[in-house]
Amino acid sequence: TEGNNKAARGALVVLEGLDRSGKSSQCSRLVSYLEGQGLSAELWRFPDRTTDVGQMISAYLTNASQLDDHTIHLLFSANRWEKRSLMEEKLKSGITLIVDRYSYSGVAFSSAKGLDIEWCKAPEIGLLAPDLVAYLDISPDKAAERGGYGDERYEKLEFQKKVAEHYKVLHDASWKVVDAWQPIEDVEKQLQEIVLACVTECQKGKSLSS
Ligand code: T5A
Ligand code: NA
Repeated sequence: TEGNNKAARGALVVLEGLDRSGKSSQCSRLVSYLEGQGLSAELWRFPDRTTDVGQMISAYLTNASQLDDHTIHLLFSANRWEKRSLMEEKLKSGITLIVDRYSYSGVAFSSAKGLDIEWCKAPEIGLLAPDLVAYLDISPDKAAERGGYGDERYEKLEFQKKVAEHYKVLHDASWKVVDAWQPIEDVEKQLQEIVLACVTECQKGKSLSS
């Protein structure tokens, strides 16, 4: 919103995709790459399981607790809200945040369970808007082949297929879609280009929005 912000700010970069699409691998590679370019960057992830809210989410995902679908949806959102001001501070101080999942995961996974999509979006309003959403595109069948799913609640092929459909509904023209079935280094290379362009744009003074 501030037009003549002098200090270069960092970029808010979000990676989205199905479980096993390769987000975590690529997020850490991106942070190393940006640091290698002399840029400040940090790796973030949602859910952030380290907070009190995050521990409730983690218990739910590992089936150690049961929660109503609406309740867990709001906890995922609350977990982003509790980090909002720190994220803004970091971005304003020039640090690029590479974020492993964000609001789109929140909406895609909960609406895939049958919750109303507009209801799912509502608690996300006012969170920081990403400068870039990179979607790691992989078919649910291929993702399932990768090392197999673990025991977490959503790691089931039938459910991942529904999530893929709901990501398609959320997808808009601003998203960068990367074929995540390529070798890891090829995905990495494509992401490096896209992300570096975004970071450069933000350094030129593109303002941060909600
Ligand atoms: N959720 C999350 C919600 O419901 N609401 C929300 O608001 C949010 C934020 C969290 C779960 O919670 C849901 C979504 C999730 O179900 P998580 O902790 O983010 O889960 O875990 P996942 O996303 O499931 O993490 P995964 O580890 O399964 O997937 P990643 O991070 O996409 O994949 P990654 O990098 O760990 O790679 C998986 C495997 O594939 C290999 C890797 O070496 C690894 O073995 N791999 C490749 N192999 C071949 N070629 C490539 N290009 C490869 N890239 C990676
Ligand atoms: Na992950």
